[in-house]
Amino acid sequence: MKIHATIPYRGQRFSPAESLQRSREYLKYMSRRRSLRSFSDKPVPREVIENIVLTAGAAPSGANKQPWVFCLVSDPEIKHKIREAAEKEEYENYHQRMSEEWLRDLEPFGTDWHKEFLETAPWLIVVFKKAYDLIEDKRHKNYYVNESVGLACGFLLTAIHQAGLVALTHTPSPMNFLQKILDRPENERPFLLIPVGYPPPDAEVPDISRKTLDEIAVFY
Ligand code: IYR
Repeated sequence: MKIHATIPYRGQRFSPAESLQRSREYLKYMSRRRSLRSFSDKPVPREVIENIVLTAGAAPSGANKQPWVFCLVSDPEIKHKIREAAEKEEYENYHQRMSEEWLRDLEPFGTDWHKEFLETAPWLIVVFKKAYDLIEDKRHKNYYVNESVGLACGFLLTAIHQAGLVALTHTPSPMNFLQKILDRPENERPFLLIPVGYPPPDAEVPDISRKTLDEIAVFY
C-alpha cells in the first residue's frame, strides 16, 4: 500500500482577533447571497465559469474520489432542449405530482412550471454525481457521494457569489432527461441544474429571513 507523500499546509494563519474580524466580514458578505429566478442575458466569460468550477472541485470528498462532473452549457440549442424537457416534467409536478402541502409551501415564492431562466441565463451548470467510477469498463467504488457533491455545489455557489454572479439551485424532477440530452454515461446521475449569470438590473428577491443562531445551533 502506497501512502501519500506530505507537503506543508498552505492555508493562511490568523490571530483570534483577525479570525473574529474576518468571520464577521464573511458572514456579512455571504448573507447577501440570494437565489435568483431571473437572469440578465449578458455574457459571462468562459474563464469565469472555469474558475468557478475549479473552486467547486476543491471541495472535500470521500477518499478524495471527487465524484462529480460539471457540464457547462452555453449552446442555445441545448439550453432550449433542457428547458423544454424541464418544463414538461414541472408541468406534471405542479398539476398533479406535488402534494397540496408542497404547493402551499411554495405559494409565497410564486414559482410555477415556466422555466424561462433555463434559456436566458448565459450558462447552465449541470452537476452530475458519479455513483461509481468507470475506468476501462471496470467499476470502482465512490464514497459519501451525495455529501461530497453537495459540498462541491456549496463551494460552487460561494464562487458564483464572489464573481458577482447569481444562480438558482434548480431541481426539475425527475431529471434523468439531463443524462440523455447531455449524453452522459450510466455511472453519472444528475444532481443539480444551476443556471448562472449576471443579475438583471431590476432584480427583486423574496423578502425572507434566515433562522437565528439560537434556532440553528446547540452548544455543549
Ligand atoms: N422543482 C420545482 C418546485 C420547487 C420545489 C422546491 I422544494 C423549491 O424550493 C422551489 C421549486 C420548481 O423548480 O419549480
